[in-house]
Amino acid sequence: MAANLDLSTVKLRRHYQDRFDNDPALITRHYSEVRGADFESLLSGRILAIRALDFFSPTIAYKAAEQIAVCSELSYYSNAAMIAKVGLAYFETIDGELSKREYFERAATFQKQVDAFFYPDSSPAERMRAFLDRSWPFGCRVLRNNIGNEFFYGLLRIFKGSEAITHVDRIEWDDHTINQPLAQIALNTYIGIPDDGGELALWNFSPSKEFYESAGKAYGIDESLLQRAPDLTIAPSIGELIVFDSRRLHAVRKGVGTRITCSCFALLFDSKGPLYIYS
Ligand SMILES: O=C(O)CCC(=O)C(=O)O
Repeated sequence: MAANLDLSTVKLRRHYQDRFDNDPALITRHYSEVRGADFESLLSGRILAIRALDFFSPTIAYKAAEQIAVCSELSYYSNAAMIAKVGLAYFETIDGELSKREYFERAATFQKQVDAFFYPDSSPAERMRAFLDRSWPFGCRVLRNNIGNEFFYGLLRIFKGSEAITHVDRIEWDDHTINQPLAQIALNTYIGIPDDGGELALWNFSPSKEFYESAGKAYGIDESLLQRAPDLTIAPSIGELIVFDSRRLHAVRKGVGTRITCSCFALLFDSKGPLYIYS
């Protein structure tokens, strides 16, 4: 029995090594083989991203994608009208578009709504939380505000031929009441992939607030001012999870067709403490 297991693991590893380049900035593994040391490499800036393959069943993803694409609960960001979503982003509370009170009042309803698309299986949001809890030695908790309300996590985002411009996500830049985290990572599970394009572009560059504001455009920056190509461009496959440092510049390229993700962030406040998940 043990011999069979070993053999299949070796086969899996070969399969993935054949499928993906061994880029030093990237760790690519079957999701069951991702470990705490990989997160340490990411959180300390030694690598740009972790690809966790076969994280989610493509069959469940296809079924959910069909429902999500026609769902009547879609809303749009005021500063990124081409990206539809189900759920709430805490980011939306910074300019008063959504009040913090409303965010916390609606969080549980949206949490259930995201789960419902995947019922009876566990949603990618739930899987991401459990995955962080298992993989990071100090576990994962849901972020809470100062009066104990849980944040929502697992925003569903629908890109129909649209892009996400080059930007960073840093909660402490958006909300000064939050303690400065040591690190912030973004997690995205890919539920729908466009026929062409829709790549995730990553730069090994974490801009200062001054640079970010001076190059500012909508919710990100004018990429032409960077004068630098991305250090890593990933074409995600359906069902995989990509985890990257959200304080470094990143973008989603335009695609042909529909791209659907389930996304969240995790914060680290103490190198020997838990990760805190939220969207
Ligand atoms: O959808 C992706 O691949 C990345 C989305 C993104 O920009 C983010 O999570 O901040």
